Amino acid sequence: MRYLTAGESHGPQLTAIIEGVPSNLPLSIEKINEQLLRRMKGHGRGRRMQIEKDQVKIVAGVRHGKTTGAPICLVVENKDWTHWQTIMSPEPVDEGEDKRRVSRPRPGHADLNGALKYNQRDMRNILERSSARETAIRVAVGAVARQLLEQFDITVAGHVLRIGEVQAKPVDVSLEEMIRITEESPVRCLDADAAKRMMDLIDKAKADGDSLGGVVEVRAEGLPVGLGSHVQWDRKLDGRLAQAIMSIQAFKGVEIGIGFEAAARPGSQVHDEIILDEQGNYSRKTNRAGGLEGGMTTGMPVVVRGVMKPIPTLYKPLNSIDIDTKEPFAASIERSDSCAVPAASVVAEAVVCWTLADALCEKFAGDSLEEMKANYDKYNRHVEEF
Ligand code: EPS
Repeated sequence: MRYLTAGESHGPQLTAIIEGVPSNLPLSIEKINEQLLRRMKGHGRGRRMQIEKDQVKIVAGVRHGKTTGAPICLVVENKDWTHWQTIMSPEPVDEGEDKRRVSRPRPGHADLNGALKYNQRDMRNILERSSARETAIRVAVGAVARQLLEQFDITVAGHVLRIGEVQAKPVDVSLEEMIRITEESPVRCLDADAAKRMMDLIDKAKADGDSLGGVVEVRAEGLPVGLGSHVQWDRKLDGRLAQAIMSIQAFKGVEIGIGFEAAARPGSQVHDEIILDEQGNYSRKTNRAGGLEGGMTTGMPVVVRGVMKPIPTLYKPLNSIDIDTKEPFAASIERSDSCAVPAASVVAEAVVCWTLADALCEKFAGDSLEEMKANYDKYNRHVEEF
């Protein structure tokens, strides 16, 4: 499977074209919209989220509730577009018109590098596309992938582990429980006490004109053994998951299983002993590897964490250089989120759903869902008998 997105933050819409989804997959628009709504929520979001009402339109590849095998085209409109029609017009506009030209690069954004690279004296041409608004359509794409995973009883859920200096206590819960608790939490955190402190910290950052980052974790259960491969660098599933997480705007790090902690432990406390479970199937005593060994799934839950830096759009100014005057100035903005970590955990789920669904399609390749399921059943019998 593959997909591309297009669209600017204040343009008319975000668009995705997905190719390679098997035919006959039941696809519910409501389920996509549920995911879009989850992404819009979260303590620390700014005023833009009061303008948007993200809803998907499926304009190709789905008929009477099922995929046809043709490319799927998804659209999410930007309601804010009504205020930006001239500023973002694809047609030339008159000299006198307000183009909201950006000549002052914001530290931490794509503005300056992109302007130099693409030879843009108006950095709006960079920031409109680098904006995390694009994650709305990626969540829609992830929601399609999630519906394919559901056909194979694979569940993906995420939660927030840290915001700024507040670290949640580890809580051992089932995925169902995780989903129930995080849906009720304004910061998508399992630890209620930490959640309260996270919200206080966000309120303080907002009052100070500052922003906060954090750590999110995504878990996936129900995966068959052997998705991904050890044989080539670009087929290793851990590498592909890392790329997917790192491609989310503002993400600066990724871990799988115990991750960076492995550096501090001896090997005997890192690797997972191989056992037979009650049904006589191969399993692991522990899951420190986060469900991945040799670039392949082990059948244990996949556990991936990502670090999001604080959003660089600050009310509190940072120093920069105006590209017209070459004079220093203090960068400041009018509107931003103070913390988007809870929303980012939904985006992280979406990109993990995509990567796992892509690996599932490779392993059980079939043009229709029925063909894929037949391949899956055959492989499962092989694994059971091995
Ligand atoms: C973003 C800046 C803000 C956020 C936006 C991401 O938008 P604006 O500049 O219009 O105030 O609200 O996020 C979204 C619109 C969204 O849907 O998540 C940025 O610069 O990345």
